[in-house]
Amino acid sequence: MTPTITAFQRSPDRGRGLARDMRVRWAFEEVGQSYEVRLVSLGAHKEPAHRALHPFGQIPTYEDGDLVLFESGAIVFHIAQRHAGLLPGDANARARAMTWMFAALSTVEPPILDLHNTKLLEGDKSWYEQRLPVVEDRIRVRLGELSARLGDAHWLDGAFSAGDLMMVAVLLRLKTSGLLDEYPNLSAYVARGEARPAYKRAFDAQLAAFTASSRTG
Ligand code: GTB
Repeated sequence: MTPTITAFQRSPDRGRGLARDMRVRWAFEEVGQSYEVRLVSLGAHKEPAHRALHPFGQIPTYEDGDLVLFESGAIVFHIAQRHAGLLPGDANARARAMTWMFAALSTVEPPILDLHNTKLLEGDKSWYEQRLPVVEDRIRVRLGELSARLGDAHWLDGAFSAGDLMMVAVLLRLKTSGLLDEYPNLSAYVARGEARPAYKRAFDAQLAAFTASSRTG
């Protein structure tokens, strides 16, 4: 059976590959598993039919037969476990790759989301000019630590893994902020991720969905 995921019909990121379906599409492409996408309109994601799949009314979701999953991390992990290509065979290396997945989602992504939300929701507030550098500095702390660990390596722990996929997906959101440019090895790391053929296929697919939805109005 071909798994089905959900994505927004007209993604708020306007096809820049920053919405959470992108990382799931990328995982599918890395392991060579075909998948279908059901596009959900903004608004329908909070309706009961979608909430039956996702209690928080978000995308992406994953359906394969009786199995329904939500949370991009859980979905990518499931894909990586089911198929060869994203997790090493050695048990300890596998555990370390999973550790990097969790680090991306629970240690690196939160301050990056904070920056997004600060700009989106607090841009017109009196405290914005004071708050912005504080939020940016919290990101710099994490980027500095990650940069030190990555050093000259191509990937975080040996061969490319689901840990790198998730870390690159999380860091991509910083591309337009200029923060990533302060850490040349991290910029190069993200560029290596984007250069992967599987990434490009996933990116093109989500962009095509956005372009088609914009044409139909
Ligand atoms: N922890 C969840 C996961 O990883 O799956 C988070 C899922 C999530 O936040 N999904 C978003 C959503 O459904 C879509 S990606 N939001 C609706 C809601 O919460 O009601 C959102 C997104 C939009 C724009 C950008 N961007 O422009 O950079 C990035 C991500």
